[in-house]
Formats: sequence, structure tokens, C-alpha cells
Amino acid sequence: MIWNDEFETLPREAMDALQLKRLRDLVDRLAATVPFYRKKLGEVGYRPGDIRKREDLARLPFTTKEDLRDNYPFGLFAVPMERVVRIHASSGTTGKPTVVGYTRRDIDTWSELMARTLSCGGTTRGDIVHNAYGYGLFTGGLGAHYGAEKIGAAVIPMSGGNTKRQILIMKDFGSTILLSTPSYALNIAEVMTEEGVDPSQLRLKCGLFGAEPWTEGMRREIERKLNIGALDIYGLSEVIGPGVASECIEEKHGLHVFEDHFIPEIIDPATGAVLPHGEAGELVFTTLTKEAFPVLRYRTRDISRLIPAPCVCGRTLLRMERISGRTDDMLIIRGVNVFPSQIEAVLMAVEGVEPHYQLIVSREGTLDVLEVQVEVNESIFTDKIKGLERLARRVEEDIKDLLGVSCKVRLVEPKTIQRSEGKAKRVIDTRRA
Ligand code: DLL
Repeated sequence: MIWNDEFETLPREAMDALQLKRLRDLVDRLAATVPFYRKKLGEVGYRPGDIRKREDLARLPFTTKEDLRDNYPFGLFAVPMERVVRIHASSGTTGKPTVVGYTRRDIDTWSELMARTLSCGGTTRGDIVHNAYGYGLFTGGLGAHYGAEKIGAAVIPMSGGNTKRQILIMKDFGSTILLSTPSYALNIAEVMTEEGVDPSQLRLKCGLFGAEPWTEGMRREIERKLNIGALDIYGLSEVIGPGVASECIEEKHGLHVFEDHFIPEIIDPATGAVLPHGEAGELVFTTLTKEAFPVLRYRTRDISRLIPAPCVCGRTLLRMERISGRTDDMLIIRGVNVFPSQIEAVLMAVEGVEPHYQLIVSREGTLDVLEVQVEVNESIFTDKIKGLERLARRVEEDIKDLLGVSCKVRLVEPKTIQRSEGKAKRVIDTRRA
């Protein structure tokens, strides 16, 4: 279901022209209103009128998380505070939060983008949207909320946590669309089993999951356990929140980037060079229409690639492949680079292993040591010790064969890995402690 036919199916030339026009406006606006950008643009010798074609974007400076931090809290806002109607922030693992602001029109834009996202999963009026993304400074809850209302669906503002109550409400209210992180969706599925609730007792048909990396294997698990279609949705606070890109239910491969509002680029994280479509690298976004907190070439640290091929759903929007990791999430274990999602993909392919895992990285002497703790299902756990050991060794071998990294696999009892209610913590790195 396409929410905005005009913009989601715009022919390529028209989209390019629209982006170019909006990009020019953006850069002039940034130079005029934000001292930080004026300085940065000055440093590369930018003069108004310099952007003649889309490719000229590559000559403009990047914006990084550090830049946001240096201008904490409101230094990069492009409008006076009187025009700001909402502030969100993302916690980040270190230091101060990243602060973002929205004007009334930004909230409208965001609602439109989330209406598109929800429509990608077939949401319409009459649907009951169970929103288990956290409400608060996190952009997930409120972002999705406004999108659901814009469609005219009935939204239940659940937020995360209190899983038994979530299930009761889903059952009694007849929720049809589930919004949560993928790890929380699995947590819900597990508690449903414990409570003796069968998915057939629910009216759920689709879930829109994002805010953290997940794999195809995880998608299959969620779809099977909840008996729904599961879509990947992407966004980040710095760019707008959720609503930057979404998979469509027709294809479930690649997330359509809402290009009339954001220009995606893929760069080589080491050199900053723009890479051609199809090559993997760091995602960079430029916001074309945001008023309060526009960003120019924001480096997300997320790794993906762009897919230019047309999609069966009819959208002409460029797709980005699901995020395979973050440049700052990459573990280097004795010189081998490995992303948590690659380990997840290996685990998901092993019979008897559950989708609950954690990676513990430590240092023994001068050597990095990776321990993969993963739960096994009840029937396996009651097996003989020998069988368990064999399984552990097999997983170690699979990881070594497929990813080239040696690790120690520890199979743990069902329900020992902490369950997530929002973004799951997959890695514990004691080397930094
Ligand atoms: O997580 C916004 C969001 C909310 C997206 C709800 C989707 C659904 P932040 O808290 O700023 O914003 O975190 C942004 O989360 O840079 C990615 O590393 C990661 N992320 C978001 N969506 C996905 C996804 C929200 N679908 C950071 N797959 C991003 C993988 C994702 N990682």
C-alpha cells in the first residue's frame, strides 16, 4: 500500500531534479543560519550557486556525531527557539546525549514519513496499532505514534516493558500491527508461550521492527513465532527518527529511502570517498526539508549498500540494504574483523540454538578473546553433556569457517540471557572497562 503515490513513485529524473532544488535551498539556508555550517562551508570554498548538479554534494563537508556533541545542546538548530515545538535526544553510550529539535512543519513531515512507513506494512484506517517503541526522549514511540494517527489508525501508546500486560492488551484490544524493536518482539513471543497465548488468538498481521540491527534468520523466527509478516524499518534521531527508510511487504528486500526528504550516500569510511551503488560502506544522509535540525552529509556509522534496481511494489525510491553493522560496532578479534550481526546469522542457522545471545570480548594477556554465549532450547538443554559439548564445538567451527574468527561458544540455559525491552545489548566489551 503506497501512502503518497506522487512522491513514492516519482520517475528518477523528476526525483533528481527535486533533490537538486531542495539541496541548493538547504545549503544556502545552512550557510545563512548556522555558524557551524557557515564556517565549514567557507573552509571548502563554497559560494552560493556552487551546486549545479547532484554530484556536487560530494564536495561539501561531512557532519559527525562529534560535531553534534561540540555544539551541545542547541548549537546546530537552524531556527530560533520560538519555532521549535519538540525536542528529542538519543542517549548514546558515552557522554552527553545527542539533541535534536523539530518545528511544527518538521513534525508534519515526520508524521507523513511514518504514515508511509506504516503503509509499507499495509496499515490503514481500522487497524489497531500496538506501539511498543519507547515513548520519551527516544524518537521511536512518538514518531510512530503520529504516523499511525495521520493514517487514521487507532494507536495504543504502550511504550516498552510490562510484557504480560502488552500481551493482554494485544489480545483484548485486537491489535493488528505491532511496533517494537525486533529483540523486544521476540521477548513478547516468548512470554506469550509462557502465558499459554497462541498467536492464533491474536489479530496481529504485521510488525514493523527497527532501531537495532537484526538478520534474516531473526526475521524468520519472529514471523514464525508471532505468525505475522515482519518488516525492517530504519531511522536515526539525527536525521529525523524512524521514517528514513522502510521495507515494503511486497518484496521484503531492501529499505526504500524516502528520497524526497533525504539524500543517501555510501562512502568509504576510511577515505570519505563516495562509492558507487552496490558497494558496501558507511551510510551518509543529507536532510532536504527539515527546518529546526537539518543535517548536511551526516555520517551515520551504519554500514549498508544502495540498491538502484526497481522494486515490484511500484515505489521508485532507491533501496538501502539492511544494516549489516556499525563502523564502531566492529569487533577486531586477533586481527579479524567481525560484526555482531554476522555471528547472529551463523547462530540462526543452527538447529536447537535460540535467538538469544551475547558476545563477551575480553583480553587475556595481549590476546583478544571472544566468547559467544547463546541459549539452547529446552529439549537440547536436558540432553547429555556430551551432546551439548558437541553442539558448542560445531557452532565454534561454523563461526571459524564462515567468519574466520576463533571464539569460545558457551551454551547457556534457556532464559539466562537478559531479555530486551528496547535496544538489545549484544556486546559486552570488558577491554574498555
Ligand atoms: O533508533 C530510530 C528508530 C526508532 C528507528 C524506531 C526505527 C524504529 P536512534 O536511537 O538515534 O534512533 O538510533 C539510531 O539505530 O544509527 C542504527 O545504528 C540503529 N538502527 C535504527 N534502525 C535500524 C535498523 C532510532 N532497522 C541507530 N537496522 C542507527 C539496524 C538500526 N540498525
